[in-house]
Amino acid sequence: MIITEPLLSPGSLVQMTSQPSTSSSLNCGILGHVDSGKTTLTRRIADMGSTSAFDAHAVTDIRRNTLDLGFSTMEIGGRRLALIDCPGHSRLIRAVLAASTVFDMAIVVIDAISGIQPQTAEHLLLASLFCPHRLILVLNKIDLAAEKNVKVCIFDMFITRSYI
Ligand SMILES: Nc1nc2c(ncn2[C@@H]2O[C@H](COP(=O)(O)OP(=O)(O)O)[C@@H](O)[C@H]2O)c(=O)[nH]1
Ligand SMILES: [Mg+2]
Repeated sequence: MIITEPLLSPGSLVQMTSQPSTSSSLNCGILGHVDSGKTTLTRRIADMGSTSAFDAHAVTDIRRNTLDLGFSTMEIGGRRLALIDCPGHSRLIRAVLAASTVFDMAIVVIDAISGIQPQTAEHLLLASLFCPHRLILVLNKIDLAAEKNVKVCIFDMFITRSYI
């Protein structure tokens, strides 16, 4: 097969991002740099996990990196959220991009120790394209971070939010 058109032309992006879903079920992407705590957060808030949820197929028990999209669900306010836990590794960005096209909303997890990292920025960009008005930023690992780092992160989050 020869593809002559770019898969995501500016026109198709506008089409995909024009209207959030009005159905009672929403797709929620869980995004952020590797190790920021996406899978931990997803595990905490999910009511039900699929067989691919929560790093079930990680290749090693030593460092349970998320290698693929993980699917689980939660009920809130009479709506069902499909939680799509995304891999935070730079090499897996294609999977995140593919998933992003069906996001109605996103949660971007930021590690308070490291601040905004490369994949945090990439994922924020995707969220700003696909669900700009339904984005939650979560500052994580504040139990480990110095107060100064937390303040810097909060400042960065305000700046980021004003760009989106
Ligand atoms: N202390 C602390 N550890 C956390 C927190 N959130 C996640 N972790 C730990 O950080 C590591 C990476 O978390 P994980 O959810 O796999 O990150 P992911 O790569 O973004 O999915 C794990 O060892 C978690 O137990 C937090 O809020 N505080
Ligand atoms: Mg993970």
